[in-house]
Amino acid sequence: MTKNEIADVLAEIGTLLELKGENPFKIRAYQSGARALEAIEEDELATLICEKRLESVKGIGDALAQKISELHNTGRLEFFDKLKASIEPGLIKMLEVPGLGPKKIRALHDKLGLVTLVDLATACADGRVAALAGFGEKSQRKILEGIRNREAYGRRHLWWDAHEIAAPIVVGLRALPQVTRAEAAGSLRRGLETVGDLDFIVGATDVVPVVEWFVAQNGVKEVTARGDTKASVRFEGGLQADLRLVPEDQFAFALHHFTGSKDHNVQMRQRALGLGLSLSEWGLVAAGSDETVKETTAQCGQASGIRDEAALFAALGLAFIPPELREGLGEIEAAEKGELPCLIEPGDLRGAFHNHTTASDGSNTLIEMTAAAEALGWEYLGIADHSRSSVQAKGLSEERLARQVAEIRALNASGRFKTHVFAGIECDILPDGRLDYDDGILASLDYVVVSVHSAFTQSSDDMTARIIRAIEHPCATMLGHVTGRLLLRREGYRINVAKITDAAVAKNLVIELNASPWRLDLDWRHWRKAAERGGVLCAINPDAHETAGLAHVQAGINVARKGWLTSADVLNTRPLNEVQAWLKARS
Ligand code: DGT
Ligand code: CA
Ligand code: CA
Ligand code: ZN
Repeated sequence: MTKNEIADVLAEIGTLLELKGENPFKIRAYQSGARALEAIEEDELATLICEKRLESVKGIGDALAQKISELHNTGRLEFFDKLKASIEPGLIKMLEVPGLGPKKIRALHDKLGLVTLVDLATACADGRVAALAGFGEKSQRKILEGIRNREAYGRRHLWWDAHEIAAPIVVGLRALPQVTRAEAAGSLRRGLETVGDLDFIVGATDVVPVVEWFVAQNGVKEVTARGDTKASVRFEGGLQADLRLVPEDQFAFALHHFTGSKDHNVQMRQRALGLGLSLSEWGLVAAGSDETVKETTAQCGQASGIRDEAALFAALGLAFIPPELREGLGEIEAAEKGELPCLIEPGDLRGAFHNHTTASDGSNTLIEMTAAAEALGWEYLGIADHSRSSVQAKGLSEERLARQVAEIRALNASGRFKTHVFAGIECDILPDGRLDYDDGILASLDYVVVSVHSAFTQSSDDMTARIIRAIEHPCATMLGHVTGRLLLRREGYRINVAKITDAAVAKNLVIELNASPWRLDLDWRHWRKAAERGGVLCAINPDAHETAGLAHVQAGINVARKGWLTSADVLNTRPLNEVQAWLKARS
């Protein structure tokens, strides 16, 4: 296990002990152990364990050192497994309800005898939760809403999680000797922020061995269907996947059909009909012919010589439409007129601005983050840790910020890394729209990301005015995660996005596309509108809290592409010297 994974386990142990009502000192030991671990570097941990010197680290006692070593060496911890098994699973699930922490869950369990989410929902509906000390009407309403959202959201999965399951399967399928081509289609291929199920399309010379391989994949919990040309499975975690096998000459049609979306498909079929053709998942034939039989259509598909999607679009007089644009929102008209945008590509990014380190709530150090950015080939990395009001995220005091800036300047001067580091901050927008430090301090930084992290329940007018006040601050450079949504967990705060983007354009302020897979904020539907209005400058930021998080920019690229953005719309596609000049001109 890596040090970050171990820290997560320790933090979870702390939460579970709290849920059990254990001694506060014991709980605190795990919490501070997790924090102590985050502050040391990966290699250092291995050395400390090897030399049995872990106990010498402040915040790590003998018992903890033994557990960390066990996790590090074996990837497991008997104590953790037993602890989890000793708690009602329903109480652990309650931790996922927004607003419910271990202490409150204990109270619900001890005073009302609740053990499942269903119990909890019923108790809320009866008003028993509101009557409990420390809860009240408002929190009861919030809990009930959280449970309902959880049910509605439970059927979908984050794009990133679905992608991590799908990607190795596509690689494995392509390596099978019977497989000519394989692709993950559906909403995953369209880069949608959440995915209902996976749809694999495979061109194959033989079916049985491919199906056998598919249903035997790691993580498959259940095989829900198995036929001649199809199989469906369900993975641990609930994600379903359909595998469809087609003859090679039908591949382009099946891939296009199962990529969707449904609206795009309907419009494509209408367009085909207008040209006297009938388009289906099997082929493209003359309309009105009775050849609806699969085999016959397949032959027509073959006769048409259409082997890939580009040829399919061309046969309908269209330029190739990238999957991300296939939402039935004007892409076919644009393809007809040759007016599709030249979309931004993953390789266009040269760095990113909004990232955290152990100085606030990140789990990797400045050095580790910079090394990771360098390994990605980035020309620059922006560090924007939390500001002082974000106490729960260990926001930086003025002194700690000054120290970090000095550290960054020294690192750049040392020439240790090829990647240049920018010294920024993710500065809280206070409830009244003021920023979290004095102007003098903000002006000493390379840039300032301004974000809302508190008072989420303000009215739309108040929240919009608050954000615009921050946008108009002379030191603000970028607006972070504009709506604050957490996909499948929390709706964004109420704001007037059009007013905010107009204010940003007027001030030449960058709007962040937060690429964290559970944020993807702003949403692509808003980027599309912003792109149409023109003038908005975007930055695709991973908001990474650990080295692995930098890779999340890929999810941000999906959103940018779905929003019809080109690389000219995105600041972090520019080379270092241009970004430096741009920041300087703004300050
Ligand atoms: P998801 O799985 O809910 O995230 O979304 P999709 O888009 O992956 O939808 P899914 O898995 O139900 O079906 C995959 C594609 O198959 C879909 O995007 C378009 C096509 N498709 C499915 N049902 C229909 C339909 O009734 N009519 C048409 N024209 N296409 C369909
Ligand atoms: Ca799907
Ligand atoms: Ca499906
Ligand atoms: Zn933030």
